[in-house]
This record gives sequence, C-alpha cells and structure tokens, in this order.
Amino acid sequence: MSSRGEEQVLIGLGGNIGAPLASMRSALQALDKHPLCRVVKVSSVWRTPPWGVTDQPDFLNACADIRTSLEPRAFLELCLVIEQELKRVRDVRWGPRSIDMDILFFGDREISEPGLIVPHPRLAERAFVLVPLAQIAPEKMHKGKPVSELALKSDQSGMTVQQGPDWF
Ligand code: A4P
Ligand code: MG
Repeated sequence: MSSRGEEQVLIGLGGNIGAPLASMRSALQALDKHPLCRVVKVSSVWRTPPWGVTDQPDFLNACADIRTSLEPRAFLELCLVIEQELKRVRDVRWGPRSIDMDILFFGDREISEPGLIVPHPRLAERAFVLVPLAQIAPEKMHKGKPVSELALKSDQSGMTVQQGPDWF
C-alpha cells in the first residue's frame, strides 16, 4: 500500500489495428481486476486521424480515470504487461499499434526518470488526448491551464465520437 493512499491516475488509451475498442475494453478490465486499481470513469471513444506518422489507419482514442494505491513505476509496469498480453506489436515509433496505454497524470506528481515521464510530455499538443480527457477531468490543471481550455484550443479536425461513454 502506498503511504499516500489512493491517487487519481488519468490514462490515455489508443489503438488503430485489430479491434481497438475491444482491446481498450480488455485493458480497462485488466486494470479494474487488479486489487489495488479501480476504474471510476471513462470518456467517449473518439475516432481520430493519425498524429505523427499520418500514413496509417485512423485511431480510436479514449481516456480513463483510475484510482490506485500502486506507486507510479508499478502502475506503469502493470500497463506494459497488459499491453503485452493484448499482443501489442512494438515496431515503428508513432506507428500502428493494437493498444497503447499512456499515463497522462499521476495525482499531481511530476516524474522524470528513465522510462517514465509524467505528466505525459506530448499531452498538450494532442487533441486525441485532450478532448477525451476534458470529458472526464475538465478542471485538471496542466501548466497553469485547465484541460478543458487546452482541449478547446486544440486542433480537433477530423475527430468524431465513435461510441458514447457507456462502452465500459
Ligand atoms: N513512458 C515514459 N513515460 C510514459 C508515460 N507517461 N506513460 C515509456 C506511458 N509510458 C511512458 O512507449 C515507450 C515507453 O515510454 C514505455 O515503455 C514507457 O517506459 P511505447 O508506447 O512503447 O512507445 P510509443 O508509443 O511508440 O512512443 P510514444 O512516443 O510513447 O508514442 P505515443 O506518444 O504514445 O504516440 N495518433 C492518434 N490519432 N492517436 C494515438 O493514440 N498514438 C501515437 C503514439 C501516435 N499517433 C497517434 C496515437
Ligand atoms: Mg506510448
């Protein structure tokens, strides 16, 4: 048990090959099954144009509000195991993937160590993160601004709701 008790972890989920919605649901089920984690809220699932490498299929993206008493490193390792279990093929950076789990925020902690940077460094540039995140944590502050404001200012072109927040 963490000495800090349960903390809020906001995660981003995404995928663009196989059955990404089913993979995202399985990922959250796996987190929820862990005795020290529970899923308390999910965003809608958004269909989003690929960012970075653009010559690849559209993504599905969503965010979730998790409560955990795991420490950040243990939580990350759990996510990596879940990704592997969902048979993620790791190849091209920013390339196609069946499931990607990113830790966006871990309470109000700032972490910068090999293999773990929180808040997620590319958070503020990405509508596919900000828009679903604003649905579940609009008042969360990032670099002095609420997520809702960052989402409104982000380039949402091509983003559509694929599935309302009843998918989990
Ligand atoms: N890592 C460090 N910090 C974190 C963190 N806060 N959360 C490390 C999760 N992992 C973190 O990740 C490599 C390593 O990052 C992990 O082992 C962990 O130790 P990865 O997921 O294997 O690498 P990656 O995903 O190929 O690279 P990167 O830079 O993390 O890619 P992103 O940022 O995840 O972007 N377009 C749309 N529309 N939607 C998407 O979801 N995703 C990507 C991937 C590109 N374009 C996209 C989307
Ligand atoms: Mg990633």
